[in-house]
Amino acid sequence: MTTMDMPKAGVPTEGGTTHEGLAAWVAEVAEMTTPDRIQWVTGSDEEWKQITDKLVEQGTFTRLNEEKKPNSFYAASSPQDVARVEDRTYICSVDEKDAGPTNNWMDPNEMKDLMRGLYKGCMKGRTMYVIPFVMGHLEAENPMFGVEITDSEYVVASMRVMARCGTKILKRIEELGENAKYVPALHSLGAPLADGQKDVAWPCNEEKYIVQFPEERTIWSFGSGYGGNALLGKKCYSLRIASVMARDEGWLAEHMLILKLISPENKVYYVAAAFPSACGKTNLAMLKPTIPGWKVETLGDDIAWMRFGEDGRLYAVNPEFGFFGVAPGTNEHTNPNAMAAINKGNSVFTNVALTDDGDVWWEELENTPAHATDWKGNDWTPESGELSSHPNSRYCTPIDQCDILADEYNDPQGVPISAILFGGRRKTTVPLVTEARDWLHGTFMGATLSSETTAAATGAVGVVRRDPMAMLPFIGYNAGDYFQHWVNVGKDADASKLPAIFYVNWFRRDEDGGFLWPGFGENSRVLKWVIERIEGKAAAVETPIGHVPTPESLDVDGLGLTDAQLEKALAVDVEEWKAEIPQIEEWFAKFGDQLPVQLQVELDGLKERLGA
Ligand code: GTP
Ligand code: SPV
Ligand code: MN
Repeated sequence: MTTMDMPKAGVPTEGGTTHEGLAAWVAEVAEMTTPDRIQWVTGSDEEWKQITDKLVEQGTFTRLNEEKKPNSFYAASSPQDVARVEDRTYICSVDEKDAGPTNNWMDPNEMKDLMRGLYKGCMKGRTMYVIPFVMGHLEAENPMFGVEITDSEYVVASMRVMARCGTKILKRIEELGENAKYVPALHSLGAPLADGQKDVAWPCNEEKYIVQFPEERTIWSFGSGYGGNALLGKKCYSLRIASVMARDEGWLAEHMLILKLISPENKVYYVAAAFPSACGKTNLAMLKPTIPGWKVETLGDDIAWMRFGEDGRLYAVNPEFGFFGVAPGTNEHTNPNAMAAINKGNSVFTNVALTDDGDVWWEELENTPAHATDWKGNDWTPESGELSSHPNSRYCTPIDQCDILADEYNDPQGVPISAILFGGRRKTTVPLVTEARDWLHGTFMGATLSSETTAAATGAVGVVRRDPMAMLPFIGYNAGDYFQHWVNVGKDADASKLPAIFYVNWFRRDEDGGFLWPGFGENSRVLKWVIERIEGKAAAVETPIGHVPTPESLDVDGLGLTDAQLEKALAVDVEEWKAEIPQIEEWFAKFGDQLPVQLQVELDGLKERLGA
């Protein structure tokens, strides 16, 4: 595959494929976007060097100090390209109704016409890379292939960390021939270069489109180089497109971490948890328990694909190959396992601060430097009074550098899930942990999940919104149908084998604005209660919203919380919950007859129990 051949369009090409369908698509895109050259991504070490050298030469990457962060790079984006752009993200289903009330929609043909206009000549002066990848395992029964075309070296470098990419994947696609199913995913920065025009460090376009065509299972992205907008295997494929596949095929594609919990008696449990963006998945996934005898291993920190096994249990796999984690707040105390993984190097850091000795720094990391260059390229000192790093700055690190990665990560079968946690950021109302009565009640909890918005998407921060199953920006179809799918999954299963469902909130505050719960490693205490509930060992109070721990049932040994603090963290305030009801009613009203009747029944039950 190292031949230099000249396809019809006459574009110099490195690599190629014997797969006719794929070759035709690549030629068609090249004709539209007119790149200077084409390069097929192999995944080799030489290629990594070539790409990162080029990024350094272009000024996109700064190579970090080899002793501090070997083989690692710093990048600062354009200030207008720092997060997912939900208002520019579309689900272009044939029928508008199938996009539902929570997604932007445009007629697919109209969108394609519009975007073909944008794509025309958009890769001039650049290399078009073709990245064969697989989300999940190449050895899976039905490997979930994708091919991303991009004109961004930053995307190539990041994709190589985040997904299994390259020649090995392409070979398998070729072996399967025209039977191979893959998601074609087209990405362009939308920043063509005129002859002799000098490139900028972070090319992008003010106009951005992140578009999914669910029926065709294709992705078109334009104008952004940022993570979730540009690494198309991640949110676009593994959640938006995969959720549609999952609906059709009876499985679940979810915005969830996966962790392995080992009790002092050496019993093993697997837990999945859905929290909205920047609400604690990565931290929980790698948590270091503070309670004696308990151990956590990691399987995934952002995405879980869950299918029923032959034994009737729900098995989860992490389709990703790396971590794309929020940097600020990550440190030796909050996430020592992430720090250890990062410090091994082979990572890309975006929109953090660059220290004078060629290392990276961000807010709340230890060893505050006396001087650094902030993410906007300005001098920064602790006295500056400005953030050194963008709140959505990220590290991109290979998952196998995580010391506590569970061996089962490599098992295409996945792991049987015992508990699913939903959670969000709520200053008030939502207790530390609540157990659902059953799958349906848990589905109601997920469907009404609310959280304060974060910097992971552009727009206002701190506004409470409904974020069903932490999937609001990622459901590739009508959210009402998505709820029905969750209901159906429960209906068709053996209830005794389904994961138990819980709702957690690490972010409740006291009157002074401080967190009522210390969080991070201390969240192991909540995980312990969850497991003891499953084992039928821990006590709970029945409240209108579900089962909440009795203060005695939660292990707070050595935590130093006062009884009053604990009581506040666990409190179910009926008046606060009554105030939620009109918001939930307004939320459900959006779905009209697409709302599963079972969820309306759950809401009616909640109202009755609250006396609302
Ligand atoms: P995405 O990658 O955007 O999907 O985010 P995520 O859900 O993986 O969030 P992450 O674990 O990166 O946490 C985001 C922010 O929440 C960080 O700044 C953390 O420091 C903070 N955080 C995580 N867990 C806790 C916790 O238990 N308590 C408190 N107070 N903050 C937390
Ligand atoms: C999120 O926003 O949920 C992320 C980061 O995990 S991104 O890949 O940009 O979606
Ligand atoms: Mn995420």
